[in-house]
Amino acid sequence: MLIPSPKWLRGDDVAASEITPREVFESRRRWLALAAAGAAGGALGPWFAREALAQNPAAQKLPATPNNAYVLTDKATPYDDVTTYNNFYEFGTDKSDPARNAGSLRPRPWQVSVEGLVKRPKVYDIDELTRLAPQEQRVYRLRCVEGWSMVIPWTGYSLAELIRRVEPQGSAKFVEFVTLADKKQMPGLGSPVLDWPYTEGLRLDEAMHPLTLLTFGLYGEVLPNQNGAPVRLVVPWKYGFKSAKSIVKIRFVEKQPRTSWNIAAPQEYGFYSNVNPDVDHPRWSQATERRIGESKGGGFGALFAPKRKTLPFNGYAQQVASLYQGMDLRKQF
Ligand SMILES: Nc1nc2c(c(=O)[nH]1)N[C@H]1C(S)=C(S)[C@@H](COP(=O)(O)O)O[C@H]1N2
Ligand SMILES: [Mo]
Repeated sequence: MLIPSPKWLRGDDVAASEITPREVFESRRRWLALAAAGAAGGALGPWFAREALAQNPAAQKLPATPNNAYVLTDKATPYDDVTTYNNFYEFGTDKSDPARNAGSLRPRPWQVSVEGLVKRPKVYDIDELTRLAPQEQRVYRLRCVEGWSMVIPWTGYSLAELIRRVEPQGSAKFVEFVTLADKKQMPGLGSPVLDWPYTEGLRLDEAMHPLTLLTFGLYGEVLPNQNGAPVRLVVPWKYGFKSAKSIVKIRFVEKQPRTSWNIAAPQEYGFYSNVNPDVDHPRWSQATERRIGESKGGGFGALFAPKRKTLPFNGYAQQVASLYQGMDLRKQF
């Protein structure tokens, strides 16, 4: 994002999959069936599990119950695209680098320190954190500030579940997320493209919003390393870069924390970073996006995918717009 390069929008390293109206219809039908199975108390539906297993037989399953409150009619982005077209600068700046290089990340053993202005600070072992609350399957859009988007069946639970357990003090106004920075595991740290470790932040009410997902898996399996194993955030109404990967520390603070992208380019990346089609990035428009995997008939992924209108708050305005009442989101971008 820092370096102006049209390559990000070209997405020429994406394997495109051709989508026919029939496939779209079939996929919707499968998803509705899955949602129905969830309502009947079934565990992980067969469609996600089958697709992930076919492409990654070594994957470890992460059982979850579909949450019907978070169903989309959009077709889910193919597993192959979700796991090979990534932003994870600790493993390189090309979209294909994380899938190639993240094999050196060791997601176990792993601990997450929850600290700062809370009554019950605690260092959680990743397995305890995984079991802290029931794992849910939720389908969310993820939209990158670079102009591409995906639709992904994530597995996790609301971050609020964890926040309630550690009991923030009255003085806690923001939450800072610090991610792993280990040169032995992450070859990209040798490059000064960002101020390591990668950090992000949310206002406490944003962090408490039920949509904010502490995420342990996708497509019914534990997170692949390149997608932020073993635990990441997904904040679906904000640009993808707010969704910090491979988190090691969650800190409750009084003042708005510094964030890696804001430090790198403050005029381009603000603290809030809500998806906003009306506020252009200084170097490109944010009015439209291309859905990865939607290009027809060729290996040029994002380039030939049809443009879609970007929705305010990435389509989640009804749920989250009230958080920003009275704020000028052109200034607080
Ligand atoms: N630690 C860390 N987290 C990160 C990033 C990163 O470079 N490092 N990139 C962000 C960006 S810009 C995006 S768009 C999403 C991409 O998530 P995905 O690769 O799982 O689609 O991760 C976000 N989280
Ligand atoms: Mo991004």
